[in-house]
This record gives sequence, C-alpha cells and structure tokens, in this order.
Amino acid sequence: MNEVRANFLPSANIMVTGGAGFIGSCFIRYVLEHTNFSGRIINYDKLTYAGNLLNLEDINRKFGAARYVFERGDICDHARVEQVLKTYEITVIVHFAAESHVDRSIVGPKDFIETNVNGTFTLLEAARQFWKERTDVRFHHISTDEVFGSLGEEGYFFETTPYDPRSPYSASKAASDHIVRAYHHTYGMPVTISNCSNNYGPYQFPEKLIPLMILNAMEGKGLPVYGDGKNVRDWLYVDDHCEAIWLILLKGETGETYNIGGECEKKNIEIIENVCDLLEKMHPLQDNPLVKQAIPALKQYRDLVTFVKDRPGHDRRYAINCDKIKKTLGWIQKHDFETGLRDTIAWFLNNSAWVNSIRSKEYLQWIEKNYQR
Ligand code: NAD
Ligand code: TDX
Repeated sequence: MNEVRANFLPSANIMVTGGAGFIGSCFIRYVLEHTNFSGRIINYDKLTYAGNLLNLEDINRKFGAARYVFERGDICDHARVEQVLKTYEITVIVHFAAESHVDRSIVGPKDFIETNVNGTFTLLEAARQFWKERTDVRFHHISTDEVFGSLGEEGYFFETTPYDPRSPYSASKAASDHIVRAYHHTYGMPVTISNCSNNYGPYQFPEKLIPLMILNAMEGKGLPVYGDGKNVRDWLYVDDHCEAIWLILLKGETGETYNIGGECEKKNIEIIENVCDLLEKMHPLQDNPLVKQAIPALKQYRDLVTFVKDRPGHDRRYAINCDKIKKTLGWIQKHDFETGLRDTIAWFLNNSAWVNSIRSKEYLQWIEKNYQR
C-alpha cells in the first residue's frame, strides 16, 4: 500500500469546479459516499447547458450543507472565485469545469478558449493569491487524452508523449495543462494533472456518443455515425475515473501527470451496434411505443444506423497507457465494458425525469441545427 501523502485531504474543504456536469457530479457522489472524506465539498459551477443540479439532487438531500454546498459561478470571474475560496477556506481544488464537446468546439471555439484557457488561468491565479506559498494545499486539473493528438493502428499515449492537439477543444485543454504545469514550476503550486480517455456512464449529457445513441434509438431517431465508423476510442467507466482522481489526490506526487484509461479500445460502429443489441434485449422494439409510432416498419434498432459526413479533423484512434497510475498508486479499473454499458443503458431507461429535464433545455434545437447531419 502506498503512503498517504495528502494528510490534510480527508477533512479539507474541497472546491469542485464543474461539479454539476457529468464527471464532476459523479466525483462528488463518489467522494461523499465511498471514501473516508469527512470535510465539505463546494460545487462551483456556472450551470451552462451541460450543468444540471438534478445530477446531485440525491446528494444535496442526503448530506446537507455541512458536507455539500452549491455555489453558482464562472471560473472566469476572478472576484467570485476569490470570494468562494475565502468564504469556505478552500485548501483543495479539483478542476473539472470546461467546455467539453469536440463538435461544439468546431462550430464555435470561442467559449472553449474562454472557459478552458482563461478560466483555468483565472482559477490558478486566484488560488495562488489566496494560498500564497502554502504546501498543504492541492490543485488537481482534469484533462484529456486528446491533447496527445491522434494515433495510427499501433502505439499508445504515455505521460511523456509530446502534445499534438488537433481540435479547438483539445488545443484549449492542452493550453490549460501547460498553464497548470507552469504554476507548479514557476510558483511551486502543488498541482497534479490527469489525462483520461473517453468516459461513459449515468448522467452523461446526450451529445456524447453513447448517451446520444441510447436516447436516439429509444426514440426511433437516426444513429449518426461519422465517416466510416472505424475511429477508435478507449472507454472508461466514469466511477473508475473518479476513483483514480481520489487516489491521485491522496497519494499522487505533486508536479506529476497521470494517464487514466479504460484499456478498452472500441471502434465507434462496434459501440453503436452494442447499444442496439443491448436495447433489443432491455427495451424490445415491440414494447417501445415511441419507435412504433415513429417508424412502424422498423425491424431492429441497428436499422437506425446512418453514416453521415465525417467530423472535420476527426482523430482516428486514442489509446492510453496507464501503467504509471497502476504501478505507483495501485489503481485498477473495476468495470468491464459489457457490464458498464448495460448499467448505463438501464440507467437511461429508468431515469426519464432526468432525460426530460435535459430535453427541455435549448440544447435540443442546437443539436438538430448543428450536427444531426
Ligand atoms: P460536462 O460538459 O458534462 O460538464 C462540464 C461542467 O462544467 C458543467 O457542469 C458546466 O456547467 C461547467 N462549466 C462550464 N463552463 C464553466 C465555467 N466557465 N465556469 C464554471 N463552470 C463551468 O463535462 P464532463 O464530461 O463532465 O468533463 C469534465 C472534465 O473532464 C472536463 O475538463 C473535460 O475536458 C474532462 N474530460 C472529459 C472526458 C469525457 O469523456 N467526458 C474525457 C477526458 C477528460
Ligand atoms: O453522433 C456522433 N457520431 C459519431 O460517430 C457522435 C456524437 C460522435 N461520434 C464519434 C466521434 C468520436 O470518434 O464517436 C466518437 C466519440 O465522440 P464523442 O462522444 O463526441 O467523444 P470524443 O470526441 O472522443 O471526446 C470525448 O472524449 C475525450 C469527450 O467529449 C471529451 O470531453 C474528452 O476529452
């Protein structure tokens, strides 16, 4: 067992940015429900289209203000960040807040530069001014494997792989990683960084591949496959990601970067076919009134697959080598893809109130207009 380095962590006041999003909300739930953490979490989130307080309704009810508080705010707003840092005497920042969707970054990159680059800088600067030279504090930055670029058939991304981002999203995340590292090297801020692969699981916003395919299929809509469908992603169940982040906070070395991956490479078309086949079992077409109404003649969910124009600059393959976190911190993935995907589909089938809350937001019109090509 590795030594626990961050002795201050279990009772800290942790600011989680982007805690109302997919991974941030899972992280808050994980820490409060499955660790020995006894301090307080302050969820700092702007509530963009991707932020949803319903993601944490149960946590809010169960834990109350002594353990969990929501503060609405923008990471680009220095004064507001400073106020929250001071009010709650924050000693740990876990930074998830970002514009996170590649397709949106292609249609409109400005928000990505603003939030991911300027927002991360603003947060770091406010933390530096508040913490000064303290070493019993931590800034953990959540990043992505996309900063490393695109792989061919062979090879993996290591922590040492040179950065080669290719979309406005990945370029903005790469920039933010560099700024975080600069704050460590220049000012000695105790930072850690993790770069992880594609997450999936409950509460994921249905613009990303897996939840979009589940909801479209459930409603008898087309399943848009970009290009030839043979692009490869490495899939990681979101709870495994959250556990890895907690371990890094507890035992990780400051100044270090950790890759986190599912070691589960799949072609996009395989994923979509898996979703269709599981839905045939879990929500058969004959019991699905929405599809019966939309396309009475549909024989199987797979027939909804539609090949569409490729994503511009579409990265071909991502694959993470995560030996470092396994060897040095003892992390391991606990969810296999088949079970994880089944649990995810079951969650979407059983949580229509959440799905409807997403549906009522303006994002649906955006998705129809911009990328249901
Ligand atoms: P998400 O889009 O579901 O959630 C992002 C959250 O950040 C939302 O709650 C949103 O309201 C909030 N936010 C956005 N701009 C903000 C701002 N200016 N100030 C405060 N809050 C703001 O994203 P996610 O999928 O949960 O991703 C979380 C983090 O993990 C991101 O940094 C992303 O780059 C990274 N990441 C995601 C994946 C993935 O597969 N989803 C993989 C690797 C890395
Ligand atoms: O409708 C679709 N059809 C399709 O073929 C969508 C939404 C996606 N795709 C393809 C594009 C990708 O090859 O599926 C793959 C996965 O797409 P996304 O879910 O948009 O994820 P990706 O672009 O790989 O980026 C994700 O992983 C890394 C997250 O959105 C990022 O936040 C994270 O950093």
